[in-house]
Amino acid sequence: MRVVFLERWKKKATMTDSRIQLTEEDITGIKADAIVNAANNSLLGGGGVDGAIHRAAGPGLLAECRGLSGCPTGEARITKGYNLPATWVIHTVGPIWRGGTQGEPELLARCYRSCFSLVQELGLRTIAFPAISTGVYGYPKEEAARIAIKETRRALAENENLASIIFVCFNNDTRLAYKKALAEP
Ligand code: AR6
Repeated sequence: MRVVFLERWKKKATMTDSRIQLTEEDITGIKADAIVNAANNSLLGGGGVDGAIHRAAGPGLLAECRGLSGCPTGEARITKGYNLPATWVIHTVGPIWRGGTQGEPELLARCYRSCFSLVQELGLRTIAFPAISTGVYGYPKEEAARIAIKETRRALAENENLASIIFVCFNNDTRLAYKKALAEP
C-alpha cells in the first residue's frame, strides 16, 4: 500500500515538473495567458520588470492600474495585457528583503499563492513569472527560487488545468538558482 502511494507520488512529482520551464529572455515578449509583474504597492509602475512591462503594454495599462488603488504586499491584482503578447498581466507585490526575519519568506510565498488563485479563478493555462523580489527588493535568488518552485509544485498538483509555468530568468544567476531549486525534492 505504502509502495503504491510512493509510486503515485513520484509519478505526480515528475508530471508536475514537466510543466515547469526555465527561459532566459525578456518577459514582455512572452505570449502566455498571463505574465506576472513584480510591482510595488502603488501599482503605478517603476523600474526593473515593472518598468519594462508598462513600457511594452502602453498607456492603457497604467490607466487601468490607476483604478485599482494599489495592492498590499503578498497580494495580486489582474489587468488586461494591452499591447503585450500576453492576454493578462497579474501584478503582485513582493516583500523588500530586510534580512529574512520580517516575514519575507511567508510574504513571498503568499505572492505566488495569490497569483495562482487568480489563475485558477480565470481558468488560465500558461503563466510566465519573473523572479519576484530578487531585483531592486534584494531577496536572495536561491531562497526566492526555492519558494517559487515549492508554491508552483503545490499549484500544479491542485490545478490540472495548468499547462505551463515559465520562469523567466533575466540573468544566468537566476537561471542557476531555479535549476538548483528544481533539483531539490
Ligand atoms: N523580463 C524578465 N525579468 C526581468 C526583466 C524583464 N524585462 N527586467 C528585470 N527582470 P525587479 P523586485 C528581473 O527589480 O525586486 C520596481 O521598480 C530582474 O533581473 O524588477 O520585485 C517595482 O516598481 C529580477 O530578477 O523587481 C518595485 O518598486 C526580477 O526581474 C520594485 O522594482 C525582479 O526584479 C520591485 O522589486
